[in-house]
Amino acid sequence: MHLHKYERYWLIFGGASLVIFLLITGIMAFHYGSHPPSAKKTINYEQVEQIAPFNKPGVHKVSGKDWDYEVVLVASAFYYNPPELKVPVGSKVKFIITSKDVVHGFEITGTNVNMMAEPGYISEYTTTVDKVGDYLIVCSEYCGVGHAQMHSMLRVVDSK
Ligand SMILES: [Cu+2]
Repeated sequence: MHLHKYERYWLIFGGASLVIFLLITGIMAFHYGSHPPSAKKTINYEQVEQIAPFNKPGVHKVSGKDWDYEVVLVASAFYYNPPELKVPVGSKVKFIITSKDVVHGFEITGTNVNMMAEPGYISEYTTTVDKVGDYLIVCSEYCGVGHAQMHSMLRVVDSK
């Protein structure tokens, strides 16, 4: 079979790109343990309000852990509980979220925090809040008619 010179180059380029991308993905997943931040822990979504820590949604100061605060948040159609969160600037915060009904999103605008809140699963993400300000939390997964109204507010404040 005769291949035109440029066609051969293009096939080599395409094949090599595929190998490189698969290698990067493989190294990230297996060597660095990089996985989506959700779906590692499970929960009975029908009893979310009775199960710790979701029986006490809100901001909790913790000690003896690698982070300073735990933010526990329950998403359901079409609101977040709690509707407002306040954390001091510079603190390391672990967000722990789940959903009571359908898949919702949890995106803190202006940051790189964006998780799915899935019924039956607990999503967690730890980050340091290093800039004072009000950050709107929006639902980033279409969940129904009230989707656009679904929001919460993260207030990063100056006082310890
Ligand atoms: Cu939504």
